Amino acid sequence: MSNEQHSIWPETSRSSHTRRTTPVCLGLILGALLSGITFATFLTLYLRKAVPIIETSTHFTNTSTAATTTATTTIAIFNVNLITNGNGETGTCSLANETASPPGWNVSGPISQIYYNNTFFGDQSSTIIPQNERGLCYIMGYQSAMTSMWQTINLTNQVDSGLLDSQTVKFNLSAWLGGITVQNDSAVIDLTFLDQNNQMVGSIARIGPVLAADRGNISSFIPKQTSGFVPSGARSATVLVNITRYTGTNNNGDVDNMNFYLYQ
Ligand SMILES: [Ca+2]
Ligand SMILES: [Ca+2]
Repeated sequence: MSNEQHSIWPETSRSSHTRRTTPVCLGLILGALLSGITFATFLTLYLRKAVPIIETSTHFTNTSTAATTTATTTIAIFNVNLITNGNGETGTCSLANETASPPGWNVSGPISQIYYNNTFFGDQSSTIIPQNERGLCYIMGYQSAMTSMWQTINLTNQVDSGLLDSQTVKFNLSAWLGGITVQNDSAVIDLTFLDQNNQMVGSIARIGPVLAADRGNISSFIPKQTSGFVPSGARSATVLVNITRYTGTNNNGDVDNMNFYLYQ
């Protein structure tokens, strides 16, 4: 018995069935392909939408972490001298009758940093400051009735504004102040705190002057310092040095080793 005899389809019917089956199969295949394309398109669209959501979520997470870190980090750099070139050792110094404007300072007048052994302006090489503390140079008024220099220091680089406002942060201002022989030519240093609008807050902290009698009428320096609490609202501080002439042509008020620092 042949397979043909057991076929449930007559020959003609099988041919007809085959002809009908082919479009059906093609339809199924096309349907599957269309379904696949549709699914792939949907998946692509989904992923395109999903990725930004993930990135956004990550972004928010990072932002949240950064904000938390900022809020919990307290900047407090204490016991560091905040004055630039407070010792007159930056840049060149005068060894004779010429000016050498101190780098790092705004100046008014011919204020100058000079060598300790500059005999033209009065030899300070016998001062009581040990050489390993005084360096090679100091700052003097030079040759006018009053000369000045100043610099403003941003305190928020050192201490958070919240901590500055807590009135628990202290400051210390110190310097070596001096002059020559019996002359009262002398320096005064004023420290002024400023708020975010550059308006003065608190009161001026001052050191000096050191007069001839304070030095025993010899050419020398005397250490001076003052301290107190940083006033609420302070965001910066200005250090102003005024040097005044009382005798002769030269303004022989002298200053060295200026130091301004914060602490608790
Ligand atoms: Ca010095
Ligand atoms: Ca003088």
